[in-house]
Amino acid sequence: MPGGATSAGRRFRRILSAKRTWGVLTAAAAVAIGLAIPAASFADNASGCDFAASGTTQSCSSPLSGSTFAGGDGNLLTSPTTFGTTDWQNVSGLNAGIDLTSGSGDNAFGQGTKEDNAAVTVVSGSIPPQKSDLTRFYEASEFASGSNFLYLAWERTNSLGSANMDFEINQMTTPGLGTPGAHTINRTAGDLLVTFDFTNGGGRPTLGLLRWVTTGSTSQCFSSNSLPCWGNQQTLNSADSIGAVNNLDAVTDPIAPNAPRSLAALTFGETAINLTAAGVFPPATCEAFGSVFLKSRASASFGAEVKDFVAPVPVNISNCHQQLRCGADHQAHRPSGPEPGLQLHIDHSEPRGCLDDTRVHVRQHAFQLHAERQREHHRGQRRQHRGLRQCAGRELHRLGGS
Ligand SMILES: [Ca+2]
Ligand SMILES: [Ca+2]
Repeated sequence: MPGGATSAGRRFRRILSAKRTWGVLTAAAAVAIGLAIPAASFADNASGCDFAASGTTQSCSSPLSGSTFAGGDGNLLTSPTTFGTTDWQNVSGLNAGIDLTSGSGDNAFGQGTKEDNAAVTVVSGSIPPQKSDLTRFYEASEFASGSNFLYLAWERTNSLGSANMDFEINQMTTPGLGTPGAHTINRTAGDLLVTFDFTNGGGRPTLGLLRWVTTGSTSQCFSSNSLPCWGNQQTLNSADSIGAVNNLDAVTDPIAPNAPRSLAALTFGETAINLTAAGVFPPATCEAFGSVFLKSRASASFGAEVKDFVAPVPVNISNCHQQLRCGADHQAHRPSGPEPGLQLHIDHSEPRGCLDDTRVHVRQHAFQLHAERQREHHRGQRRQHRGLRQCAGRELHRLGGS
């Protein structure tokens, strides 16, 4: 193999580096739980590419323009940086959804649940062997080079030849969705569904984007013949998305808990999407998504049943920070913590009348406005929110919006 010596050397350095990174954590875990450390598998390709669109020819994608995230290399490790200098190992603002343990205690949607159903039944039990048994998902987002980027990954236990996964991205949360019983997914017009369809040997993953529609003509629906529904599917292209599955070999997941873990071939998939290029955020509006969860569809058909899922986790996907420059002082003393809804970014160029951000540090300096107005009992809070809304209105006007 050409360049074998170089590759071996790089791989060895990579092992050393990885072991240094994990050494402290794994040692601490071993002391804490008194178990032997499982042998880690460092099977990622030394090239940094673990994906082939067909056959065994490595065919990984470079990062999207304006992003450094390696969402098209089929692995989670940063080094080597051939396909991007950031990956799941070091991306900032990582959110992880961890499924219940596979087996009789796993949660899944009940027989017959389809994507368009907001009212769902969650059941407890093993996932059939021919269906994707999900274990985790990861999410991160960032605003860079004038665009909002969204990064998503899924993991499963079984090495099936195809993968049909949906990431549902809601503005509002659905508390308790993971527990057995009847639930209604709290969907709002404009919620997002990212579809990830892959057939081994059949090229790159096909990525789609649908939005939740609540009013207007049923012709907007992609599959259903009644509202509300998931609207017509937009197929993402190479200009606004990249994606990969680790179909060449096992790869290492360095993310806690139980890190590092070896993920067998065909059990990991990832994508990076430029939401701005995909037209998700209309101009001069402030939109924010606060919750993400992962589902597996029974087949490539959008109307197929959804089965296993990983319960929602809070996220912060928003374009508001590029729109608004309101200071944080309006809600500096909010006692109830972040909420999905209007989100504001602290502009450090603002006069220092604003609150010291270290006192109420929320991830990536974003502050989230209390979305449930009925919980605003105190006059002081109302005043803060009124000020924030007025500021937001001024900013939108300044930016040419409503
Ligand atoms: Ca990657
Ligand atoms: Ca589950």
